Amino acid sequence: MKHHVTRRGLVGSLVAGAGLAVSGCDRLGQSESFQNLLSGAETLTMRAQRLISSRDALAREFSAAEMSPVFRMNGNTMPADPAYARHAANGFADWRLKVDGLVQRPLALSLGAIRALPARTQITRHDCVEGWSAIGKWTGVPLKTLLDAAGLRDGARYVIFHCADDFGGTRYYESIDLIDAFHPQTILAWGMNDAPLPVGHGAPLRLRVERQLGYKHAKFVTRVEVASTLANTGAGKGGYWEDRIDYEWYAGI
Ligand SMILES: Nc1nc2c(c(=O)[nH]1)N[C@H]1C(S)=C(S)[C@@H](COP(=O)(O)O)O[C@H]1N2
Ligand SMILES: [Mo]
Repeated sequence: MKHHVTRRGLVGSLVAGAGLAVSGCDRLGQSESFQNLLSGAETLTMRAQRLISSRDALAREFSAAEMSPVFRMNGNTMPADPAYARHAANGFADWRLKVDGLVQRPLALSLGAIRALPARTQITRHDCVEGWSAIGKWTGVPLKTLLDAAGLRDGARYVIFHCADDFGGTRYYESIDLIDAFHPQTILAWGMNDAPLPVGHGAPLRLRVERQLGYKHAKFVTRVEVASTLANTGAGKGGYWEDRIDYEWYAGI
């Protein structure tokens, strides 16, 4: 259907661009030059569509047999914040995830409430920019579910993930655009390899944004902020490492 609509749109503009009057569709459909125009448009559309839709494509998913026996922990493995340690010690029972910023209904959700929402499980490969990869199984709530529940407000363009950990007092954070935010494989994971998400891997919630490199997958997420700009967070480049050492903000793989 999408293909059909796009083709009609493109044919329409090509016809208009060529200065042809689209009066009798039947007559046009029979003309040989129109058929040529149509097949040319079709090829063009396929190419254009591939370009446009590549951001929506799914990351490869693997079988259970392909899961890595060891999945390395990287970056911070235990936030220094004493409040985090208290939450971890009591199983995150009083912990809340905030969803706020440019939303109609700010949310504060317990881990129990988040785990009660419909979950998605996916076995994917994590690629770290430092040169290692691992295949793991992730279970969590699609970010789309939370964003739909909160309702985006006008001007919403980015989703910023605020984390509980820091490097030398500077908090870790990351951000993505709305294409990735609503991607079906973008989840806030609370489970890993059929067990609760371990602290070292970002408990109680960590982002999985499967079309991008490892550093985008914010661990220890405490707040999901919807924003119109990245300029007002950290040094304004959209993430801890982007601010520090010029890692790409869009780290597509
Ligand atoms: N909050 C937070 N998120 C983070 C990091 C971090 O140090 N702090 N490190 C990033 C990097 S570079 C990678 S490769 C992955 C590592 O995730 P893992 O520990 O589950 O392997 O988390 C990413 N997310
Ligand atoms: Mo990484």
